[in-house]
Amino acid sequence: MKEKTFVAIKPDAVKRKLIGKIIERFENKGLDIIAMKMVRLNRELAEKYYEEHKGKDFFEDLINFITSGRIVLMVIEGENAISVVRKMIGMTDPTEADPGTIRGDFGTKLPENIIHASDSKKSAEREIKLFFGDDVWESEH
Ligand code: 3AN
Repeated sequence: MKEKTFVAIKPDAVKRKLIGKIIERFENKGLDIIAMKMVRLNRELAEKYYEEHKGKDFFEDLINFITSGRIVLMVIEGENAISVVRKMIGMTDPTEADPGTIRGDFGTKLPENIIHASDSKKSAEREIKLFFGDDVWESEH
């Protein structure tokens, strides 16, 4: 089934000039990047993005990290894109992510884990709408 997923290349990866290497992996896999932009999030939008983590002990560090520099936001489309991209990025903690995955190959330690990708259709829809509005979500159906 053709799906859309949301991917964010985080400030640590942008600072380390890994954008090209990361995008190349998605293109090599035959996935389509159907929307993309580079932004620096303000605190308000960052808190909305990570609202499910509000109250956790790492929330403050996470907000400081994600607002610390520019990030690249993308909508990626392809066959089973949500699970395919999650497999490609690897486990949340880069010290546990398998070699061959993006976090396993480039990540150092939490919360600096290089990249985010939606973990379900529900979160993909929420995150795409939050950052790209309704247009991207609906135009391809
Ligand atoms: P994923 O990004 O793999 O879906 P989430 O949604 O559980 O993982 O976590 C969102 C972000 O919060 C992670 N990408 C990471 O930057 C940060 N994070 C998650 N767990 C921890 C933790 N135990 N300590 C510090 N940061 C964390």
